[in-house]
Amino acid sequence: MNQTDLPLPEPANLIGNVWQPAASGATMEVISPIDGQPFARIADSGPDDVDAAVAAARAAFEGGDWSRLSAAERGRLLLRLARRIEDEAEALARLESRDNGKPIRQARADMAVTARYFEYYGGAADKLHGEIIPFLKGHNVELHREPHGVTGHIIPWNYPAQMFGRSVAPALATGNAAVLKPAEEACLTALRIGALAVEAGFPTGALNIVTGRGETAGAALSRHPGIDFISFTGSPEVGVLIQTEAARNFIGCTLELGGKSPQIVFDDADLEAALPVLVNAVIQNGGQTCSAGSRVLVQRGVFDTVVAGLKARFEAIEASDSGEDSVLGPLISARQKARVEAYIANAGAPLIARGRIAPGTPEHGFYVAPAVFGPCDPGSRIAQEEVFGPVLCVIPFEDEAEAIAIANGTDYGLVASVWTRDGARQQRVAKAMRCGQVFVNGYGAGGGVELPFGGRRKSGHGREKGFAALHDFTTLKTIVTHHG
Ligand code: TXE
Repeated sequence: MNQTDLPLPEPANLIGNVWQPAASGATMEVISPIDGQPFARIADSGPDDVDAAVAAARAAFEGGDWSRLSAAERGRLLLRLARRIEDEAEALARLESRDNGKPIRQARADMAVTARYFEYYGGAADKLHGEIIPFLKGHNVELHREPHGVTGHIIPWNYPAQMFGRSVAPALATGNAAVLKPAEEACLTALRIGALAVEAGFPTGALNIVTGRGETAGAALSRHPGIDFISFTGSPEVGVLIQTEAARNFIGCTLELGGKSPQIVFDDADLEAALPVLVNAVIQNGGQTCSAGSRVLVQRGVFDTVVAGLKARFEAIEASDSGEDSVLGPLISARQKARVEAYIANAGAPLIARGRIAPGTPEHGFYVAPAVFGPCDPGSRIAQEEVFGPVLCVIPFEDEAEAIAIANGTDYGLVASVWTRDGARQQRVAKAMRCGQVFVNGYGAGGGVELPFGGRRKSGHGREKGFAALHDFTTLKTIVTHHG
């Protein structure tokens, strides 16, 4: 197992730049998915801790040192944090791999992306500016972009460090003070990055982190009257609760809730280029990726060839203990493993291939051998529901119209890909996709800090990444000056 050089954090929250145990003193176990064994403890926080964190953020935003920084100074702090993450990237990657179970190579890639979020938004902090609007004579109209105030951030366990960067960096860049509730299953890198932020010089209360369970700490944050905006990434079921609480508080929210993203392969596609990408799009991070390409739609003329290619590739994949050569690690928890195995057992479609669990993997880890099914009925559960594991379903189609109908025929709408050499078809199909991001002859799950990302319908709303996130974390104010 990857050992980390970093000392494991104490079970404490970061509130007003001070590490504090939960007010109740409660802690909870952190289990490594690699061997199913506990190896650390975190604070099991409740409403009192959330109250304290929101109060610290409020003080920072209203009159604290944080509120006095210029945009350029905020940007410099974010850049400093980016450098610290880069300096510690290998140790952070090892901690992430142990905490979340992901292959070490994936964890290294995650740390590079995490640093990149702070770099990108650090650079952007002083480049977001207002506008002048032409209006009646004798009037000067200025449009100002202002931070919301105190922002709440609830993130999941699948990319703990990356999600921290994705959600929190644009909020801080625009001058909000943040309260983060990372996921109870994996949050040790988030705590470490919090410590690096304090070292980098973030003023008291700009960034606060409260760990604990969703139904206690998470719920307390989402319904707190002291927050002005909330950003959530997680399940649709909890997304509904977050939006309901936001409505009760009359505040805005962004929701990123996963997907059932299609990868559409036409007869004229470059299959040699496509096949490894089709597989990686659902195997990456064990399929525990909101933008996993979990449905492959294949035109009849190449269906048998694509199925044969997928079969050979899936049979060669081994789930292993996340070391140097591992491409597929364990899933996050016993619960997720049971859930994914249940989807596999009840797929209701022919099994094309199943990979295996490498001999010698720790007995109590949460490993699942990958599986590919097909032909699948587009309306079946395996083709409609987010499995969140290394499970792919293959669906045949006759023509472009049918491909579009199947691709758009789920409740989700996050990402899609189109594989064809026909330029006009690339454009037509990309425009017809009801989702937030489309890749043509490629698939970019997780990539592209610069690229606005988010969903429609059950995949959520709002946009993260790119400049779009800076817009979501600000509100507009129109100032009209009448000068006679
Ligand atoms: O998510 P939860 P879970 C999907 C994926 C997965 C399923 C369940 O299909 O199999 O959701 O995962 C916090 N009030 N995604 O159960 O519960 C929780 O503590 C406030 C897709 O792990 O939504 C954690 O911090 N907060 C997704 C965060 O919400 C609450 C990534 C996510 O946990 C809460 C994860 C409550 N009542 C799962 N209950 C993606 N979009 O990438 C929980 N939380």
